[in-house]
This record gives sequence, C-alpha cells and structure tokens, in this order.
Amino acid sequence: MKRELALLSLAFLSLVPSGQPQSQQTADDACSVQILVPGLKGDAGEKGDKGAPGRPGRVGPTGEKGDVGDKGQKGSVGRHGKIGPIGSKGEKGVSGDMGPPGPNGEPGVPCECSQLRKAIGEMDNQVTQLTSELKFIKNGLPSPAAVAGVRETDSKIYLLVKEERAYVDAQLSCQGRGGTLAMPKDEATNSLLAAYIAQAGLARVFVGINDLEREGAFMYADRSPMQTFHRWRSGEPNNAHEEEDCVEMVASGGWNDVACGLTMHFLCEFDKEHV
Ligand SMILES: [Ca+2]
Ligand SMILES: [Ca+2]
Repeated sequence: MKRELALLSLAFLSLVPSGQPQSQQTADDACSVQILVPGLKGDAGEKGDKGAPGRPGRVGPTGEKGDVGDKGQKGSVGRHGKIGPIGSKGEKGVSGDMGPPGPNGEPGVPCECSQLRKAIGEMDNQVTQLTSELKFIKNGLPSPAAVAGVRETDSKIYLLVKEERAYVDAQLSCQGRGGTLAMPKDEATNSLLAAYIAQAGLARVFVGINDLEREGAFMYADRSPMQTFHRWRSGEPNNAHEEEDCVEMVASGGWNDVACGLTMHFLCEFDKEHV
C-alpha cells in the first residue's frame, strides 16, 4: 500500500504547474526526483526581414576586340608653318636681248688735237727718259764714274751733263732730272766739282749762281743768297759789257760771271734724300 502512495505522489508532482513559486519547488527538489520530458514542436515562426545588400563581385575578364569603327569627319585647315631656311643661289640666267641704240651725241668742238697729242707724246717720252736716268743714278753704281762721271758727297750727287745749253735751259734740264744746277757752298764741294771738270777734260761749265734779279747780288739757283764763301777769280765778277749775270766754273775751280746766253756744258746737283 505504501508503494502505491509513492507512485501517486510522483504523478502528482509531475502535474504541478511550472508557475509555482521557486521556493516551493526547491523545497520539493530536496526531497523529490524530477523527470524532464521534451514538449511538442511549436508552430513555424514568422518570415524575417530582408537582409543587407551583399558585397560587389570580382572584375570580370577582358572582353573580345570590337569591330573597326566608322571613319571620322575631315579636320579643319591647320595653321601656317614656319618660314623655311634660305635656299642656295640659283644659276645665272641667260643675258637679255640687246637694247635699242641710244641717241647720237652732241657734235664735238673742233680743236688741234693732233698737235696736243704730239706734245703729250713728246712729254711722255721725256718722262720715260728722265725716269730711267734717275733710276740709273738712284740705284747706285759699281763705279760712279761710269755714268759720265757722277760725283757724290754725303748728301749730294753731282752730274756733269755734256750738252751745251744756255744758263736757263741748263737749269731747266737739271730740274727736269729732279735737281738743280750745282751750288758750291763750301771749299770741299768746290774742289770736288773742279776736279770733276778737269777729269772730264772741260774748260768751263755753268754752275747754279747768278745775279739775274738784282745786279751784283749773287744768289744760288735755290734762291739762297751767297754767303761769305766764294771762289771768284781775280777781277771777277766784272759784269763785263753789263750783261754778265750768270756764273761759270773753270777747271781750276775759279768762278767768273758770264753772259747767260752763252751755251756750255753744265753741272747738276741732286739731294740724295729726294733721289
Ligand atoms: Ca751781272
Ligand atoms: Ca766776268
């Protein structure tokens, strides 16, 4: 009988509502055995809310090459380019045709051209001759005496010209050669010229002294007045017949006034600086 009571108690306990106070249950656990049995499956719950969007997928592989596109439209005119470099010179062209003849010139003035040409020709010849003679002297010579006897000092060259001339013509001749009639201004020069005359076998020659401008006032051919030096022969100058205004030198070196119209050989003098 006692056993049956226990089974009834167990059954009773399992039927106790779960809502009973805990303290009552705990008090019961200490002295009862519980058996847990799962309940029946419940009904399905309601559908949940829509989830958040997923992450983007990976980049796909390169697609195949497309077809050739249509031709584009024609572009607008471009800007002017820069000026290019200068080209090389071209070849000379063919000469043009000859132009028409010009108008006739004015008639010339009649003149004695033939006479002038003749004079010019003679002057040309003289210049040529004098130039060659001067060059002959200027170049210096193996023996000065070889040139019809040239004589020289440190600064002068003397040339005895064996042509008979009146005084004025003789002076012009010397000037034409680039010099003047010889002007002995000291004893050394006078002696040199005297020896020159003597060696040439001459008796007298014109030298560059005269008193043409004023009687008795002798001056040299370069118009310098005579200084204290002179070599007048005894009794000279005497201005004989009042017509002696030019001077000759004799072989001894003495001077004598004579008529300028006489003709004789003469002595020229040249500056070395100007030759
Ligand atoms: Ca005189
Ligand atoms: Ca005299």
